[in-house]
Amino acid sequence: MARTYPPVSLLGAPTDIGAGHRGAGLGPEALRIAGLPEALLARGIDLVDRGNLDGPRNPWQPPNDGYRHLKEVVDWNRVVMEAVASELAAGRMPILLGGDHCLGIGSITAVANHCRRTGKKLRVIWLDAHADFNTHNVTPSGNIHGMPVACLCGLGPKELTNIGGSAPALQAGEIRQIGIRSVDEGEKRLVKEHGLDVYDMRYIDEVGMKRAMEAALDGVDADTHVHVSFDVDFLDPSIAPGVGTTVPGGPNYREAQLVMEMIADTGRMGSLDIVELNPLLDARNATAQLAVDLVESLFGKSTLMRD
Ligand code: B3U
Ligand code: MN
Ligand code: MN
Repeated sequence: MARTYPPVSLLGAPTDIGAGHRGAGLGPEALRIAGLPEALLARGIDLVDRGNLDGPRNPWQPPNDGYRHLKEVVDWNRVVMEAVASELAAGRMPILLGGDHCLGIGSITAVANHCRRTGKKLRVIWLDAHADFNTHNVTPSGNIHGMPVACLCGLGPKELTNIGGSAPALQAGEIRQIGIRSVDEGEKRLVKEHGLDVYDMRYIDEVGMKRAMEAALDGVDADTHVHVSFDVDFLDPSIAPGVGTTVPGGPNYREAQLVMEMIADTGRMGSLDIVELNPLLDARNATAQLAVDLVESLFGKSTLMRD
């Protein structure tokens, strides 16, 4: 049976405030130009593009006390959190077009609050080359896009950990990380201490993507809201060069498709972030086009033969 989806809202967040390279702020436009709205409309989805949110410009300053641009990151995340919350409250599925991954703090805090309010279980599927679990005292860069998971789990500056009310927004047990292959030394210790469920590339090499995703999605049921946080650097750089921090040895095209198809098969995706696309580093918008292709699979395209 063909699946029906709730109405979808696209929210652009054109900022690279949390990143170490400029350019991710151009991500929303690149995704639109690559045909994201048309691709979803063609799948019969009721879609509204809300345009771009507004936030502070990037002052491009060095880190201060272990954080680069903390104030601007807080401001952007407030804007994102409110926008995502109002879409969810209206019964719509928000797709956040980043922007860098620091925006996951606002987006997922809104989703977590929505789940608490509606009594849903939350499962965050974090697709990334990085664990994004740094704190100000272990970060090698001060870039807050390396810290959102830690902030969501209550580790970080109050302005971010308490952005949605009380910290933490998320329990470590609500998140599964897939594709991880670059974790900093101090970050590794924190990941272990907090018991994050990480399906890293070593695990995927050993057991295969199918089994990794079965484990990551285990327990997802009719009462679960699945949030997908798709950092485009999850993908192998040979197919996705348009990101600020490429890490070799990521999932190939088929593996990435399988990830999206298996998430689609749950029928429980309720919100999505697409982040870290950097059109300035891309080759003729190919990475944006690949992201669109994968999002189509997230909305059931490649599973047609199984309907
Ligand atoms: N872990 C490094 C690099 C990094 C994290 N996320 C991205 N890059 N995109 C850091 O700076 O925290
Ligand atoms: Mn990330
Ligand atoms: Mn990453």
